[in-house]
Order: sequence, then structure tokens, then C-alpha cells
Amino acid sequence: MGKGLILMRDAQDSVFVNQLGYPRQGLKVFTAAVSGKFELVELDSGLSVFAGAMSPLKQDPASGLAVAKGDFTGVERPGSYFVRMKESGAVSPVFVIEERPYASVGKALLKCFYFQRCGVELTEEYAGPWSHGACHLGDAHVHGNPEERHPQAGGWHDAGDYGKYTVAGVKAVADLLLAYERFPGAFVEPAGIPNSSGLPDVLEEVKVELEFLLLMQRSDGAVYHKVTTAGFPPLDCMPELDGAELIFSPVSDTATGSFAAGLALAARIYRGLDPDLAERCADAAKRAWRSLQGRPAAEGFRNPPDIVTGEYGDSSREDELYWAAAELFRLTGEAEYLQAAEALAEAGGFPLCELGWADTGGYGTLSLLDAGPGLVPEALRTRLLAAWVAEAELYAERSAADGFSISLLPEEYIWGSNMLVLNRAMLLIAAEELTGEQRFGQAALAHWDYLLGRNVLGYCYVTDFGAKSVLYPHHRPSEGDGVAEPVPGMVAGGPNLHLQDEAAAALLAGAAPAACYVDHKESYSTNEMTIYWNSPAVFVAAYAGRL
Ligand code: G3I
Ligand code: 9MR
Ligand code: ZN
Repeated sequence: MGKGLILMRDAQDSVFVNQLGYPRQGLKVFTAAVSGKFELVELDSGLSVFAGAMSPLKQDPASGLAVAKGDFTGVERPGSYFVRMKESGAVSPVFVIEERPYASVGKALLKCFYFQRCGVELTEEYAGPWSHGACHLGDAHVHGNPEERHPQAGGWHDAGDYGKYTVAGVKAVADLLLAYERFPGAFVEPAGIPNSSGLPDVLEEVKVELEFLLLMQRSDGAVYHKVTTAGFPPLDCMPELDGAELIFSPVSDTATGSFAAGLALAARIYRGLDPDLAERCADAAKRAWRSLQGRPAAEGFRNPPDIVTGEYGDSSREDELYWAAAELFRLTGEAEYLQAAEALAEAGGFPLCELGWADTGGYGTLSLLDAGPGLVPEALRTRLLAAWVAEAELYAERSAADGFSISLLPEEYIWGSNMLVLNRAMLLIAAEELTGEQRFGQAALAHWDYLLGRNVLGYCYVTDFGAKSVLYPHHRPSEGDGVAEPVPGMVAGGPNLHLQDEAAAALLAGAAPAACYVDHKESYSTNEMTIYWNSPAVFVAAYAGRL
């Protein structure tokens, strides 16, 4: 490769853009590790169509670099472009400016859930080269009671492993249903999945997980924390070859509480579309709620000694109860649930605005804020709105100061940091809707730009997309299928400064927090995928895709 091309390639690593491009009428901001003047070059003609000046270089603690920002928002002519820095000649990857640059990634992010399906054959018609046979069809036994066996087939594999974990599945379901509820127009076009109901593909896909979650509820209403094998199969084990015994781990309050919330939310969304499913979800949600009443919190879930798969430990159930009360109130209108939500919010002890798999209070708060006028006491609504807007203000302020315009502090580049990036974008999007303040939506889109390439490593963190894409995700089907390209549309976990796997520890020692990511199949603490990292991405894509 000629010197010039090497320069071009190396230079590409210092100008960071959204590699999927920018909507014609959206904000167009990028980051570079150099300052001075820049120009926007049209690819086909090689002509400079815009010239601008970068902001002054500023030390960026999270990335460890001194960086500057450039803005070419005024350019709206559709086409393919790249940024070139005047003095250094450094160039960005090529990207587009067009009406809907995120349509295909939005569909791929949603179709990823089809690729995660368990208990069904992924046919070549829909899965192409990533097809495989049906997997994990058999019943599972209840931990500690080998004679008690129940069906568990269906749902989505959690991540790069084949476990199915209630709290993780519920977050994914909630994000997808909230995305549909807020942006139904973003889900009109098919995503390329089998659809027998005629419902929008997102609702068809979520039904897969709902039918599975209904199998996770015990006869007394409590919900099993997970169903997995005792250990993780080898990294190259295809799902249909994973024949180890499946086990329902013990029930947990957090699984039961999040189940009650998620199934109540689903009952509300489906009640006019699939009355039978809605009814079953509503009934299951109420039984889960009832199983949590009138007794003190159980110990937070811990893996039994003979099970070493994912734990999803969480010692606090109050946020799940709060979310469940809010969703059951939205579903039924019954005062009992509103009073419970109010009391839990009053008692506090959990974050009111987090949208995680462990900290779920933000879903409860959003549900109450979305309730129609007059349904929620004014004092409570005022308090919740103030909390939500304060959080959005904090993230918007941090984004303005951050070299890559996102809200993560250096210490927040943890396992699944891309979920934090996307959850905050969700919060900012909701804040824009609640206040009408466009700056919140703009801050949300900066988080989206980060995911798709405007980050210190210059990665587009979604497989099969971007000029510099994730090639070696920690994902068993991608590793075992003999296909070079990974399953498409998967969001990688992202930088994790704690180097919590051997590959990360060996390859990332001394790297700045935002650079603690390695595209390596063994790096499960930076390079795995999960359904609840893809689900907030679908939500943000649905918002970004409307522009
Ligand atoms: O938030 C704290 C931070 O305050 C603290 O400074 C830091 C260092 O102690 O830890 C941070 O917590 C991290 C937590 O994720 C954040 O959510 C923990 O270190 C980290 O161990 C924890 O990792 C979880 C991981 O399982 C190991 O338990 C991930 O959240 C979770 O997404 C991941 O989930 C796995 C499933 O178990 C199995 N399937 C794949 C899935 C994704 O890797
Ligand atoms: O593949 C597993 C991944 O899904 C989990 O997130 C991760 C942490 O629990 O563990 C991975 O499994 C590894 C195990 O923890 C250690 N031996 C190697 C396994 C495959 O990488
Ligand atoms: Zn399976």
C-alpha cells in the first residue's frame, strides 16, 4: 500500500464522524485530534464544498486526547463526503448526507432480535448465511428438584451466550415497546423477519419474548430469575449443538417485579392488537405483583453454587416494584397501584431516572409522566418531571463539555458502557418530548453519533455497519457458524476501563477509559452483544430515523 494511503488510513484515525452519515437537516458535528481549519470534500467531484474552523484543542480526560470539534450543519446537499483537515491532511471516513441515513441500521438493530431467537430454526430465507437449526427445545428442571420439569423453549438468547434471563429480557421488551409507542411511524417498513400476525415487525418480534417470559412464572406468581445450562458452552458452540441440561434458577424479587412491570406494559400495548396475548400478560403481571405483597424483600439473587452462568445480581427490589405499580396503574387505572407507586417514590432509596436492567426506576417515572393529564397527582408529577429534566440538563451539560459530545464521565466507561450511552440518549429524547427543548434531542443524537463512529477509537459499534466496524464480537453463533462476517446489527458492549476479561487485560493496559475496547472474540467485557444493548439502540434509531 502506497505511503499516501498509509497516511490516509492513519489520518482517518484522528477525525471522528458518524460513519453512517447525517440527516440533511440535522446537526452535523464531528471531533478531531487536530485543530485549525477543515473542509468538507464531496467524494465524487473531490471538490471542497464547505470550509470551517475547529474549536480550540481541549484535553479530553475520557479519551486521553486533546480534541476539537467542527460543525458543517449548514451543508444539506445529499451526497457522499469526507472531512479533511487543512494543515495535517488528516481525513475522516467517507459518510453520507441524506434524508434518512439510519433506515438500514435501524432495521438491522431490530432484526438482531430475530437472530437471537431460541427454540426455532433460523431459515436461510430470513437468516441468510447465519441460519441454524432449532435449539434448546427441551424442558428445564427446577433447580434443586430434578423431577420438576417445565417447558422453556422460545424467547431470545441473552447475548453472546444462550442463557435467558428475566430482567434482561424485560428491559429489552420495554425498550422496544416504548419505541413503538412513541415512534410507530419508524416501524412501518418490514425488518425482514417472519411475520404471521400482520402486526408491525417490532410487535411480532416482541411476542416471541413475551410468550417465553410467560413460561418463567411459577404457579404462585413468582418468576424464575433465569433458565440456563449450569455453565457456558464453548465459544464456538452453535446453539443447536448445546445439549446440556437446562435449569430454572430460583425465583427472585427483582425478576418477579420487573416481570410484573414488563408484562403490564405489554398488556397495554397489545390490548387493541392481540387481545388474547394482552389478557394473558395482564393476568400474569397482576399475579406477579400479588406474589410480592405482604412480605419483606427476599435476599437479592445470587447464583447457586452449581450454576456459573450470568448472575444479574440486584439487591434492591424497590425500583422494580415502583415500575410495576406504575405500569399496572397505567394498565388498570386502579388506585391501589398509583398509591403504591406514590409511596415507593416517596420512600425513595432508588434512582428515579435510570433505564437499566438493575436500576429500572426510570421506566416507572416515564410511565407516570406519560399518563394522561390529571391521572397522576400534580405534586407527584411535578416532582418526577423535575427529576427527569434535571437528569437531562446534567447529561446535556456534560455532553457540551465532552470532547466527543457525550455524557459519560471517565469512570463511567464500565461493562456495557454503550448501554449507558444509549439509555441516556433515550432519557434525553423523552426530555425533549416533555419540555419541547430541542437541545435535549440534539444531545441525544450526539450519543448516537458516538455509537456510530464519533468516538476515540473510530469504531462504528454495530456489526456490519460503518467504515471501521466490529468484526469479532463475543457471540457464540458468530464464532461457531463458519461464516467470516458476524451476525449483523449487533451493538458491542463498548469500552470498559476495568479490563474484566483476559483479552482486555492483556491488550488494553494503560489505555484511557474511552479507549478500553478491543474487537476480540474473547473480550466479553468489552465486545459482547446483548439484547438490552440493542433495544435502546432501536429506540434511538427510531427517533433519529424520523428526522
Ligand atoms: O457500576 C459499577 C461501577 O460503579 C464500579 O466502579 C465498577 C467497578 O467495580 O463496577 C461497575 O459495575 C459493573 C456492572 O456490570 C455495571 O452494570 C461491574 O463491574 C460488572 O461486573 C458488571 O458486569 C455485568 C456482567 O454481566 C458480569 O456480571 C454486566 O453489567 C452485564 O451486562 C453482564 O451480563 C452478561 C450476562 O451475565 C451473561 N450474558 C452476557 C451478558 C453481557 O456480557
Ligand atoms: O461467554 C460468557 C459471556 O456471555 C459472559 O458475559 C461472561 C461473563 O460472565 O462469561 C463468558 O464466558 C467465559 C467465562 O466467563 C470464562 N471462561 C471463558 C468463557 C467464554 O469466554
Ligand atoms: Zn436456544
